[in-house]
Amino acid sequence: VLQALSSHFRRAAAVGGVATAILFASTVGQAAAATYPAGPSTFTGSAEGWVVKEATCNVPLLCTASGTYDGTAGNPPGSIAANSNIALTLLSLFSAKVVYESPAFAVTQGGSSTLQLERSFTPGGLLALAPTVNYSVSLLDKTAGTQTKVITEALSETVPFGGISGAVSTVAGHSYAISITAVTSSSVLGTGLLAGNTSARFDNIGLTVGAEGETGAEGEPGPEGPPGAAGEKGATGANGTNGTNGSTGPAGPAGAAGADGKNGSNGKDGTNGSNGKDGSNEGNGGALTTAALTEMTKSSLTGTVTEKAGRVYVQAKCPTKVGAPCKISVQGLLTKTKVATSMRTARVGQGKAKQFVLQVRPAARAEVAKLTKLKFKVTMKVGTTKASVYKTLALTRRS
Ligand SMILES: [Ca+2]
Repeated sequence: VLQALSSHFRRAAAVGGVATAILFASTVGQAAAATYPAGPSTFTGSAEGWVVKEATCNVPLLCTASGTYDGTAGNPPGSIAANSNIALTLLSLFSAKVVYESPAFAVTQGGSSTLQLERSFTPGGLLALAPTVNYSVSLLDKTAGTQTKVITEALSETVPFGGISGAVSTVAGHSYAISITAVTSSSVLGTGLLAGNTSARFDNIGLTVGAEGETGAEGEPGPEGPPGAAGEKGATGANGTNGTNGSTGPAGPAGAAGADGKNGSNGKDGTNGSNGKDGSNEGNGGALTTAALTEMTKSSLTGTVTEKAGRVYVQAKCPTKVGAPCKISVQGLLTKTKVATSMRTARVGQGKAKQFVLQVRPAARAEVAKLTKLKFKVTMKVGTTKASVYKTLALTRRS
């Protein structure tokens, strides 16, 4: 049984990568979406034009910062790495900084956009110095001369490749580049007995414009629910009674049942009323109320919630009844005001479920490790209707 569970969680850990791959594939299929610099940078075989703009460390000679292409690590292999190499004789704290920049690219269409990548961290030989990498990913607007920080994260233990994303706005015609700044620093003084290397690696970096944005994805009219049933035909109007020597009676009104033709004075038979119009195609668009969505949100978390290696795996479902795709946000909480994990937001198809991988906050790790239940805040947005609920679920722990 343990072996079966173990393989299950290896699959679960790979979900981030799979989800990212599907995301890129689906956005390519939408005519309006494009991913830059030239599709996502997968680093298969080369650094794909990414350059190291800076590699510095605060301790000369004993600490070396470097940015290197790594053809073997990645998801799949091929990634760029920010490395810190420490000499045996270091007795102080160190802080090594590496800055990467992508090739410049012009976006043909602006609007809500998503910056995404996969990253990993390997403390390696410097584990005893408790190294932490603080990295940020920014979008540089070369045309406007501005930059926007989109993703920031701190990693302080071994983390395998996994996806992370952030929303940003772009302007059509502007030239952009993606910049990554990684600062690796120690929180424990060197003993003079340690030497080695620690690396933060990045893969599958891309800016997707025209899909999956804050508002862009919801604006797509295509996948909305099926049209409402056609309205019943209006009943055929009854024939007028025979008149004597009269003119033709007026036709019954359209829509509702045609009224009987009036008796013409001296008229011929009245004509039939026209058919009723089809029912309108309103579908189920306007029918969803906040109260109804709140009820459905209460049961949106499904399956077993598990915690493994500082991550919480929880599945959320977009109910079929809502009649449209959902935008779902999930965050683990210690209390209603004290967060336990990162928040993840994803678009989930109608009737579909998606696994959310939540990073446990370093400050909450000790407390989460003792819990048998975890509170979640779940926010579901469908069209313009939005609902949030708190839900507490049993927490299973895996190692
Ligand atoms: Ca790769």
